[in-house]
Amino acid sequence: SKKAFIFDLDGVIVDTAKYHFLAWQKLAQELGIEFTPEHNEELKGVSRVRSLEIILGLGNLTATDEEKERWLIKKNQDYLSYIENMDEDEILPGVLPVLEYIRSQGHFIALGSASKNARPILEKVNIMPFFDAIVDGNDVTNAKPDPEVFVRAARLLGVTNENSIVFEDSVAGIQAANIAHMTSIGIGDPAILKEAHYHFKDFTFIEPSFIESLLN
Ligand code: B16
Ligand code: MG
Repeated sequence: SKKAFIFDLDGVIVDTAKYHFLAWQKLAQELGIEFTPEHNEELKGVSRVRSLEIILGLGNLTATDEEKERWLIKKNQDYLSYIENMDEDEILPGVLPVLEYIRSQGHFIALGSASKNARPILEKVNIMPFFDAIVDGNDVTNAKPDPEVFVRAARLLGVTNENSIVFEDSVAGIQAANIAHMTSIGIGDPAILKEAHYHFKDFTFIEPSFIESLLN
């Protein structure tokens, strides 16, 4: 039967974390909060609102809902200016061959991302046509490790969770896939992806034979 291969966006298809970092750092600076690349690690896979709360926590700062709303808008405007010139050169190594192989075998490809900017990013890097379904931060109410984003993607394609395979770089995303009884494939640092069923440093290590081994 047809499988659903569900891809996370940031850290899997593209490295937008570096742009999120620049935009959050700008805001943190204006608020007098020290925000380092190490802090940024904790924001990977985390929603925009939750990210702001974590940053405010770093500075022991409290804020009104109006202030938070204003800062979220500002952060996103800065982020959008940083990603404006993204193009296909920013697709991470090995991703395109894997997408092409999955498609050549007749399986479904979906996006399962926390980002509300996922669609414009897929357009910019010119890979929209690969996706049979897209579920992003605009579509879900529960953030990873809740499996909502992946389960919705599988449902849209009419595929069971057991026939779904998730590529993720965040701990919360791996947990979400596991909770839903999907096959989880961690991409990135092995130390943080211990819970994944399979693990690869990046997509250049994923051979067609590995994808094939998932198809039975
Ligand atoms: P936005 P993913 C996540 O993307 C990022 O890893 C995370 O850092 C970001 O806060 C979140 O998207 C929301 O992004 O502000 O664009 O809505 O890894 O789930 O693809
Ligand atoms: Mg990610």
